[in-house]
Parts: sequence; structure tokens; C-alpha cells
Amino acid sequence: MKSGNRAEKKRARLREGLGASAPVLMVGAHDAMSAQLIETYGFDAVWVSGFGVATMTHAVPDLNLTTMSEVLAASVRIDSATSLPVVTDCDNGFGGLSNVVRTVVEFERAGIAGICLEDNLFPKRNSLYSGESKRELIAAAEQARRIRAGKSAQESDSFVIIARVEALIAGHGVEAACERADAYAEAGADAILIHSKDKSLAEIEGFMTEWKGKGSIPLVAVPTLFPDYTDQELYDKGFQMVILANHPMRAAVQAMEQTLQTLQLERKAAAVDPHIASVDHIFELVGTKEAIALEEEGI
Ligand code: SPV
Ligand code: MG
Repeated sequence: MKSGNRAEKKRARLREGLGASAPVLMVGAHDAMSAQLIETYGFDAVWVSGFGVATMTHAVPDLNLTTMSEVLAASVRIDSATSLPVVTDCDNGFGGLSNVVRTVVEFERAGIAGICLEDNLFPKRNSLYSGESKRELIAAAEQARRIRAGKSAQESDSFVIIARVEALIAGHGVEAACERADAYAEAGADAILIHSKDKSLAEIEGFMTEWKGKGSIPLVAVPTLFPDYTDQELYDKGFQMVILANHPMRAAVQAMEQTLQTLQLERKAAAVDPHIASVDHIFELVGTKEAIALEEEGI
């Protein structure tokens, strides 16, 4: 498949999902294998988690420390490992308006189906971080200007830009969230991610009641901190897309920590062997047998 064709097929699939009468369930990948497994287990799309790439590839905090090129490189590896559409979390576009424009150009050229741009001021804070920290947003008009510039920089009509509203996370309230969602939709965003860490869902329900734009543009939820709702339940509340953003990363970290703890204690491989993937399974996951057959027998 030609690479342009591949990218367009993925974008068409993403756009189809954004208009479908069923939720799109997207899971966060931090590397190529997590993306492959997300596809194997039947999800609809892959989210390149900024948190995941910062943590798992670089072991640095999710504070705008990863560069555009690093996130792009991670996205290309992830995109290569799956036939699902890939949406990359591009944080705040890695700087100002020109950085947003370059981000759009580079990710589109690389064949990524879409990106998400949030309105956190550089250097950003992860939205789930609950410790003491300043949390400032880019002015709504400026973020709208950046989204408009990003939209006009894309070459293919099908490339998707999701605008992420952090007003609820930053404690600015429902009215501010509505104003920002209006401004970003008006600037040409293809979907609005309305982020919240309110476990009671009162903030989200408030937004859904107050926002006049509901129904005019797809809404996206990241229910990490309101985890009891299924994708269908969130769809019934008005969300078209649901992102389970960081669960493979957290699973991997826990599994590695448990394994290493046991190895440290027992000091022999047999102590963990029954609890970890077999080497044969790993060979199988990456098509080792088929690659060797091709190498030794040819086509
Ligand atoms: C990410 O996966 O990097 C996200 C989602 O931005 S969250 O961390 O839940 O804000
Ligand atoms: Mg992120």
C-alpha cells in the first residue's frame, strides 16, 4: 500500500468514526508493541499518549520536556505497527503559533491521522497531576488563532485536529469551558476534547447542559478519573470518542515492577517465568517465524 494511500485510509476511518452512531474507543499507546496489542484486542484507534511517550520512552515528567521531533518519531513507530488510525497527543503544539503550524505540517506529512492540541500554557502540567503546581492556560483567543493557523496549514482535508479544553482542569468553570469550546469549534477544530478530573461527573454534566454547540461537533472524553462509565454510557451522554489514555503504560510499569521485585528477592529466573510472557509468545507477536521463512525460502 502506498504510504499516502495508507494515511488517507486511516484518516477516512477516523472521520467515519467521528460521524458514526456508536462510540469510538481509543486506547493510549506508548510504543509500537502497545499499539499492535491495542489493535489485536479490537479497539478502534490508537492514542499516542504524551504522558506515555514522556514516561516510557524518555523517563521524564509530562511537562513539555519531550520535543516535537521525539513525539513525531514515537508516533511514526506506533503508526507503523498498526492499521488503526493514530491520533497523537501533541500537548500545546510544542510552543507558539509557528510551532503549532510546523507540528501540523510534520505530523500530516508523516501519515498520522490526526493530532490533539491542548490550551495549557508552555511548560504544561499533566492534567491528572494533583500536587501543588501553577496551572495556566493560553488565552482562548490566542489558542483559537493557533488552531485556525494549524487548520489552514494542513494539506489534506481529512487530517483531524482535536482541540482540547483544559478550563475545567484549571478550575475556570463550566462557563469558561463553553467559551473555549465555542472559540475552538469556530476556529475549525474537527472535535473538542473536554477534559475533567471531576469524579462525580458534575462538571461534565454541567458542560453538556450549558454548551450550545452540543451536536454540532464531536466531543471527546478522557475518563481516567471517572472510570466507571463505559464508552457506550459516555456516548449516551454526548461523547463520540472515548480515550483510555494511559492504561497499557500503567499495566506495563506494574508488571515490570512486580517482576523486578521478585527477581531481586529470589535471584533466579524461575521465580517469575510462570507470570511473564513466554519468549515464544514474543517471537510470535512480531512475526519471527514468517520473517525467517521469507529470508530462507524467498517469496
Ligand atoms: C496523555 O495521555 O498524555 C493525556 C491524557 O494527555 S491525560 O494524561 O489523561 O491528561
Ligand atoms: Mg498528554
